[in-house]
Amino acid sequence: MIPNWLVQRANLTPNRIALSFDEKEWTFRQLLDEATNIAQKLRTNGLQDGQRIALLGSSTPDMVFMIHGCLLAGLEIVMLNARLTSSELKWQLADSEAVALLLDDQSSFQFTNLSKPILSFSDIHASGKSELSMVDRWLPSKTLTIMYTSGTTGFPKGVRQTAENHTSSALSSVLNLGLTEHDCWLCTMPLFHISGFSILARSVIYGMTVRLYEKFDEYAVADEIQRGQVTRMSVVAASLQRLLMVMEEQNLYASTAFLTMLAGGGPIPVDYLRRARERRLPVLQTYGMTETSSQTATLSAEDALRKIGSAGKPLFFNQIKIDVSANDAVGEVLVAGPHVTPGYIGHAAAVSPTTDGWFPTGDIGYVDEDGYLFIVDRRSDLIISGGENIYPAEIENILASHPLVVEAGVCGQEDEKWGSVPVAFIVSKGKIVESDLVAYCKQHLAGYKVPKAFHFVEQLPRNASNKLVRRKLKEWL
Ligand code: S0N
Ligand code: AMP
Ligand code: MG
Ligand code: MG
Ligand code: MG
Repeated sequence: MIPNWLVQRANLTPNRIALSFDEKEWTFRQLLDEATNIAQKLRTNGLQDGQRIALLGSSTPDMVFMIHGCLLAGLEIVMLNARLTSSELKWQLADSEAVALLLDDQSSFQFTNLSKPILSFSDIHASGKSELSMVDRWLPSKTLTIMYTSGTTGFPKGVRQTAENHTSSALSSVLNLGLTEHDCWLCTMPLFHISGFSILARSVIYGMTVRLYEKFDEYAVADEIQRGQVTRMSVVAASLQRLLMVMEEQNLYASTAFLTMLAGGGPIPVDYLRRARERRLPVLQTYGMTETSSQTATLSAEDALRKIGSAGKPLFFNQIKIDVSANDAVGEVLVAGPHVTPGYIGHAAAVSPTTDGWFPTGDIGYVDEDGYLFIVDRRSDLIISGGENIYPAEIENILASHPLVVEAGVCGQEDEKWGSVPVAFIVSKGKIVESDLVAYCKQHLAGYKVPKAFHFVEQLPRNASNKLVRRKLKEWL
């Protein structure tokens, strides 16, 4: 059994600081009290050990209390992406069969005709408490969280992340990065992504402070890093780029107390890594994904220059191999380890994620002669915009449902700010105004999925079996 992280931590080091937000701080003991309170109120609202709920809100202390409260109550948490539209979220709510939606009523979300109860955070706070026996330990196979990740067909898949997945991931990470008693992880990554959630898990497992921000703010981050109150941080390329601009503009350097910046979630331009070094920012490229509850490989600090561009070697419990065919050293990256998901829920529940214990990532890469992983491409047409994943099919399906669109093809285009952005090719019947298409997309799709450009064409490139050739779309750009 794995002890509930927070219960164990509050017993071991009750007076250490667990969470810091604005000017406020909570010790692990206080965090446990807040979470216990929530768990007892969730019980009053009829939620039982083993049930699945969905959670939607932004990165606030209240969200952290809810997460730990749900875990204490034995609930599986579907972490919903707050950038999605209500129609996208409704689909995930239905697919996940969550019994209720816990909704941060400080957020602007509105749901009409949702076929399940909504419990707002303020409703929960206002409820009375019920006695319950806290779930203070878990079977390793117990699903703690579920995160939806986009799928090639346009239908996202709910990935199960178990107690063992999260725990082994945190342990692997600390074996690689080490831990000091002053460690404090700056969290500006969304808690609904594993990039953010894994920071919360590390905090309670290590006894380390999380300095939480509701939103990424490059000025505030530059200040934190320069002052050296925080020692670790996770970023994607888009946030790293914004931080570098501020540090360069104001001629700032990272404090020597700042130890690690994990950069991943998509390709990191080598130029950013070089610029980071000039700012004395110790950036380590990392390779991780939702299905692996964060990092599989991370470059270690001593290799940062020598192996620049590499995502490093596997963390201690993990293994990587390349599926090489045609005598090519480059192939699909396969991953194994206790951090790999046991599977999906909902429509993809029957799909086994692994073959002989190896998870095919869909990423193309190679391992160099010294054992370092380099990611070079994707097998599919995945577009990663600012760390958010988009499969063209999701956008094409929506565009094709517009009454004036005959068919649509979408591909990624390189972008200075976001890395890659979706652009659309449209075959229309009759005249369509581009702003109408944008408005239509915004109604159905998260902002980051709305194509940045629309090209009107006579027909789409198709192969002999009538399949859209997205590679050709890229050539047209
Ligand atoms: C880059 C971020 C911070 C930008 O968000 P920001 O500045 O808060 O924007 P908003 O004010 O909300 O919106 C302003 C306009 O910008 C649009 N927009 C926002 N984000 C995007 C985007 N990504 N792409 C395109 N457009 C975007 C809004 O729509 C809005 O436009 P209008 O006004 O037109 O509506 C933010 O995007 C962000 O936080 N990104 C990171 C997301 C993330 O965490 N991704 C990683 C997911 N993968 C994993 O978790 C696995 C890898 C992993 O675990 C990991 C990754 C990195 C480091 C470590 C690890 C690890 O293994 O631990
Ligand atoms: P997600 O499913 O949202 O967790 O995204 C995981 C995907 O992000 C991986 O399958 C890769 O395609 C991409 N990714 C993560 N880290 C890296 C990296 N260091 N270099 C290139 N791509 C990455
Ligand atoms: Mg927004
Ligand atoms: Mg994915
Ligand atoms: Mg953010």
